[in-house]
Amino acid sequence: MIWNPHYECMDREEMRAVQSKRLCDTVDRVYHNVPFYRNKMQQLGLEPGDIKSIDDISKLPFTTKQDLRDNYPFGLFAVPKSEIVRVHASSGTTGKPTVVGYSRKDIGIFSEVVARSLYAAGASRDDIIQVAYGYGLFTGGLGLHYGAEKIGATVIPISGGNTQKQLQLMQDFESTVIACTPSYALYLAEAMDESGISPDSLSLKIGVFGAEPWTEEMRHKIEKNLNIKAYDIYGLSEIMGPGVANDCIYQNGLHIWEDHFIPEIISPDTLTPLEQGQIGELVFTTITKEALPLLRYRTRDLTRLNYDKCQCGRTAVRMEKCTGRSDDMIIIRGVNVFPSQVESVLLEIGETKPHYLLIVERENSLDTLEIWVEVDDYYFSDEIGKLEGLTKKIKHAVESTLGISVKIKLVEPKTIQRSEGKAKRVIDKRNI
Ligand code: DLL
Repeated sequence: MIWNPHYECMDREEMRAVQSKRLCDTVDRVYHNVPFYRNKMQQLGLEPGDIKSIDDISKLPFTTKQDLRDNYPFGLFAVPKSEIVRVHASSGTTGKPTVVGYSRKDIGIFSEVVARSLYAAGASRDDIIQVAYGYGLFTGGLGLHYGAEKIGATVIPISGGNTQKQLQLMQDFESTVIACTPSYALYLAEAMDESGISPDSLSLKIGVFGAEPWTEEMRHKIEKNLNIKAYDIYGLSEIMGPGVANDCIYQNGLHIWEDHFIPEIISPDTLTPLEQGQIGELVFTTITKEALPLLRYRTRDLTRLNYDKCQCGRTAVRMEKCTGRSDDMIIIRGVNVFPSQVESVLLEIGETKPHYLLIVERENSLDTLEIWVEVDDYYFSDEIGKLEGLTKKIKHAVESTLGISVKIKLVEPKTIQRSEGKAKRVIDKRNI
C-alpha cells in the first residue's frame, strides 16, 4: 500500500529536480528571513544564487542542536509568530529545551509524512490505532495522532504510561495497531503476560515503534512476544517529529520521505560527505518547512543510505535501521561501545530477559563497565551453578563482541526501571 505513489515512487532524476527546486527556494527564504543563516552564509561568502541544484548542497553551512539552543526559543523561526500554530520541545539532558515550531502548512506536511509511514507499515482506515507515545511537548503522540487521522484510521489517544489501562482498551476497543517506543512495547508484553492475557486473544497485528535505537534482535523479540509485525518509525523534532522515515512491509531499511527532507551521510570527524553505502552521520536539510527550515542539520545518528529500488515499489531512499547515535556511544578505556551491541548479544543468547543497563564507573582512573541483565526468578532459587554458568556465558560473548572486559550482574526481574517513553540504557558515573 502506497499513500502517495507520485512522490514515493518518483524516478530518481525527477526527484532530484524536485529537491533542487525546493532546496533553492529554502535557501533563498532562510537567507532573507533568518539572520542566523544569513550570517553563516555570508561568513562562507555564499549567496542564495550560488546554490543552483542539489549538487551544491555541500556548500551550505551545517546546523547543530547547539545552534537551536543558542537561539532559544524562537530565534531560528523563518515566519512571523502569528504564522505559528504549534510548538513542540524536546528536553535534553542539560540546559534549555530545543523548541520547534510549525505553520499550518507544516502541520499538514507532518500529517502527510506520518500518513505515508503508517501506510508503509500496512495500516489503513480499517485500523484502530492506539497511540501510546507521550502527548504534549514531545512530538510522538500528536505526530502519530494526526497521521493516523489522515489515513482515516480510528485513533485512541491514550498517550504513554498507565499500562493496565493500555491493556484494557487494547482488549475492549480491539486495537489493531500499537504505536509506542520499542522498550515500552516490551513492557506491555511483560504486563500482558503477568495479567494472563494471551497476545493471541487480541486483535493487534502491527506495531509502529521508534523514538529510540533498537536492534533487529529486539524486533524479533517484540514480534514474538506480542505476536505482531514490528515496524520502525524514525524522526526527530528538529526536522519534523516522527515520520521522517519508516519501514515498509519488507523491513529492509526505512524509506525517507525525500521530497521533504534531503538526507546526506557525512564523516562526523571531517564533516565531508561519504561515498554511497558508507556508514556515517545522518544530516538532513528540510525543503518544504515554513516555520523552522533547517540547512544540513546534524542528527548525530549513525546509519547508511541505500538507493536501490525496494521490493515494495518505492524509490524513496532507505536508511539502515539506526542502532546508535554518536553521542550514545560510550568510550571505555579507549574502546567505543554502543548499548545496541550489548542488546544484540543478549538477545542472541536468549536466556535472559530483554532488560539491561550499562553502568560505567571509574575506579583508580580505570574505566569499568558493569552490565546488569534481568533473568527469570528461577535462576535465583535454583542451584548457584546455573547462575554462574549463565554469567560466564554472557561475559564471554559480550567481551568478544566489545573487545573489553566487563562485569556481568544478573539481577531479579523488575530490578531495572521500566520506561514508558525512551529507555535509559546507560548510567555513566564517571563525571567526564
Ligand atoms: O523521538 C520523534 C519520534 C517520535 C520518532 C516517535 C519516532 C517515533 P526526538 O525526541 O527529537 O524525536 O528524538 C530524536 O531519537 O535523533 C534518534 O537519535 C532517536 N530516534 C528516533 N527514532 C528512532 C528510531 C523523536 N526509529 C532522536 N531508531 C533521533 C533509532 C531513533 N533512533
